[in-house]
Amino acid sequence: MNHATVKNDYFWMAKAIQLAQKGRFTTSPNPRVGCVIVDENNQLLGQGYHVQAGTPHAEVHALRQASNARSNGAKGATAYVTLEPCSHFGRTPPCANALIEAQVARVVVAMTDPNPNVCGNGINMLQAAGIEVVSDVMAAEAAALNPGFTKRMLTGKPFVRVKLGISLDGKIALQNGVSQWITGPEARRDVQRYRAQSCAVLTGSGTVAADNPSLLVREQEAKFENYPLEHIRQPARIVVDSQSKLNRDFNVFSDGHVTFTATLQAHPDTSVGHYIQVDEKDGKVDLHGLMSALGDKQYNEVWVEAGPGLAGALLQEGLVDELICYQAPKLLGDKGVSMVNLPAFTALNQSISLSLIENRQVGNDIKLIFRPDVS
Ligand code: AOF
Ligand code: ZN
Repeated sequence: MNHATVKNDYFWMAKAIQLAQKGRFTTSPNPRVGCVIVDENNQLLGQGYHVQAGTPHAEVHALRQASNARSNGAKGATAYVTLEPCSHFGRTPPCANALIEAQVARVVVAMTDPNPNVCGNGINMLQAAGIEVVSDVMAAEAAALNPGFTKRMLTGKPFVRVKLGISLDGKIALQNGVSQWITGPEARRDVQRYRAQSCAVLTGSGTVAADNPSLLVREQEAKFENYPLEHIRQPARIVVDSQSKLNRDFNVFSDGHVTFTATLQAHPDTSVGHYIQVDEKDGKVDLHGLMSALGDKQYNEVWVEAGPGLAGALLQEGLVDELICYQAPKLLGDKGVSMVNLPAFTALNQSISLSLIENRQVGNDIKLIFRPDVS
C-alpha cells in the first residue's frame, strides 16, 4: 500500500471513531460503531453510527447516505468501519451482505468483532465476495470505544470501573463518617457522565444506609454532548446486601427506577423488589458470581460507587478493570476513613500494583485512572 493510502486510511478511520463515540450513551448492550464511505476520489459519500440496539447498524446509515449521494451509491467505494461488519442475523440483517450488495471495492476495519457469532466471519464473507479488506487500522483506539462489550463477549463479565473520591492523604471521610463534597463540582459532573454511559451502578448496603444516594444521572448535570436528555437512559442500580437487610424506603428502592438487590437469599415475594440471587463466599455474596450474573443481563460497563469494604473486596478479587480516583487537595488526617479495606499485608509482594494510564486536572481535583497489573 502506498503512503497516501495509509495516510487516508488513518484520516477516515479517525472520523469513523469520532462518529462511533456519538453512541457512547445509547448503544448498549450493542457496541459503539462508526462507519464512513469514501469514493474513488477520496471524497466523503456517506457516514453513520449505531445509535441503539434494534435500530440499523452504522454501515446501513452510511450506505443509505451514499445511495442518496449518487446513482451508483457505494459501488467501487471504500468503507471504513470501527468494528468488523456483522455476518449474522441479529435484530438486524448482516452488514457484510449489505456492503457486498452495494459493491464496495474495499473495506477498512479497525478491529474484529469479539462477538462469537461474528468473530472473523464478516471479514471472510467480504473477502469471499472479492472485496479487498484491510484490518487493524487504529485497532487500539477502536477497542477503547468498547471495553465493556469486548470484555463481556470474551469473558461473560462486564468491564468494571471503581470510582473513589479521596483526599490527598487517601481518605474518603472523616472519622465521624462525614464525607459529603470532598471533591469539587467538576469531578462530580465527570462522574455523571460515567453513570450515564454505564449499564449499571453498583454499590453496597453500607453506602445506601449511610448516604441514601440515588446513583442516577442528574438531569441538571447531564447536559453533555450526545446524551439523549429527551429520553434519559438511567443505569440500573445494583445494591450488594447479602442478608437483604435494607428497608425499602431508601431512594434506590422507592424512586421508581430499576434496582436489583444482590443477595444470598432472594425475597420470595417478587412484588417486594428485584433480586439477583448469588452464591455464598465466606458468608457474603460471591463477587465473581455477581459479575457473571451482571454479564448475563448484558451489562457491558459497570460503575462502582461504594465504600471501602466493597471497593477493597473487588480489588482483592481481581474484578476491577479500572480504578478512577478523584483526588481533592484536602488533608483529612490519619483518623479519617481509608479509601479501600484490604487485608493486613505482611510483604510488599502481597500489595496490589496498579499502572497509571491517565491523569488530568478536573477543576481543583486530580483525576487518576489506574489499571490493576495482572499478577
Ligand atoms: C456492525 N455494525 O453498527 C454494530 C454491530 O442485534 P443486532 O442486529 O443489533 O446485532 C448486534 C450485534 O452486531 C452485536 O452484538 C455486535 O456483534 C454487532 N454490532 N455490527 O456491523 C454495527 N453495532
Ligand atoms: Zn451489522
